[in-house]
Amino acid sequence: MNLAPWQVELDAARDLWADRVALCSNLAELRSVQVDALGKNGAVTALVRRIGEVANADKRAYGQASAALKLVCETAIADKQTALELAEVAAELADDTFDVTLPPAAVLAQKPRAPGQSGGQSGGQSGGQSGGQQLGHLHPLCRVQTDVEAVFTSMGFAVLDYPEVESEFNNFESLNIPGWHPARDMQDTFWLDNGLLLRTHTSSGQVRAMHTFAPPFRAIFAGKVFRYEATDASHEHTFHQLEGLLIDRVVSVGHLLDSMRTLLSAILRRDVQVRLRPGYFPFVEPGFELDLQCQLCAGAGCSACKQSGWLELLPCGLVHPQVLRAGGLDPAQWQGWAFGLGLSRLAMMRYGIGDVRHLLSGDARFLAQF
Ligand code: FA5
Repeated sequence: MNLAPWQVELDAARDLWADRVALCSNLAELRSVQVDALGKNGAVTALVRRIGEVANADKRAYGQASAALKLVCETAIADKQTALELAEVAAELADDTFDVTLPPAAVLAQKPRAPGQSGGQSGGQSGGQSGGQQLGHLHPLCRVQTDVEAVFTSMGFAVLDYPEVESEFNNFESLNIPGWHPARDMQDTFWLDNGLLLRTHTSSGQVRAMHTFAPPFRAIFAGKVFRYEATDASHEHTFHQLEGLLIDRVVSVGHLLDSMRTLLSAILRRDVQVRLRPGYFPFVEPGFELDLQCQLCAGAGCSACKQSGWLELLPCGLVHPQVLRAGGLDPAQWQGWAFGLGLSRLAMMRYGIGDVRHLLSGDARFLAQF
């Protein structure tokens, strides 16, 4: 059957535009093809308008065929657009430099604060605010803990994590503090109904570590501790400690004290005065109290140091043989040293915080200064 010339022309146009749409590799190219075909002066638009030039007998058939051509073009372009958009999203997701957590450009444009930089206790502005966007930052306790952990990991210590809810054995008995021992009064305890307790010190992790690792080993473990006691500028009922424990064939007080000095100079980044006194803890022998000259008053006396000029910060000593036994180690074979750093007080000294109770207050005006 012979086709009318206009029919041949419409069929050819359908094939041509189908090919041109199929060849588009991006949305800009497709948009250009759409204008060329269906725009005001587009080729398909022109074909549709040409109905006026067609013989009356063919007008109806031409109208239907040209409308079909237009519909085929529109459908092909819409389908192609969907496919290209999906491909663009897939390509973005496949690109691992695409960071969905990245804050908006306005926030990124702000100058970041250097870690450890403090705004002091008053007058600081909340960092990270722009166009309604707020940028978070680490809590000062977190920063100090991370820095202390970095110092000790560089000395080969493992970083461990132990529970806040503890057994009486781990918190007291294993540390040579039986129920009748007066040392229990030094750490008034929150007891739970089920006989467990909220750990009063991170030393509760000592025998846990001894039972977990084969000696020799060295480890630190930090976290919240809880004491049922009245609060003041340097005492909180909930505060943070960081415990260090080193077990080896032979250990020395010199190595212990040298490690404590390394720790303090790395964290406080200045020359500090310390004083060493004998200290009594049933789980170390000998035991020491390492006090830091108060950084808030430079030793002159203030409420944070109870007017003494010194702050108890870093008790330590050689692990008592009874504790080694409780941890399954033979004291004839193994020795150890341990310390229990007052992390909250170290944060106070580093950032010039005059009252430990600010730290866990959750007060945004306080936190915004760091
Ligand atoms: C202890 O908790 C021992 N477990 C430390 C230890 C570990 C000694 C290993 C020997 C060997 P003490 O109760 O002194 O010790 O607490 C340790 C440190 O925690 C103190 O020096 C002080 O810096 C800090 N600290 C104690 N009580 C509070 C409190 N209520 N608020 C804030 N910090 C405190």
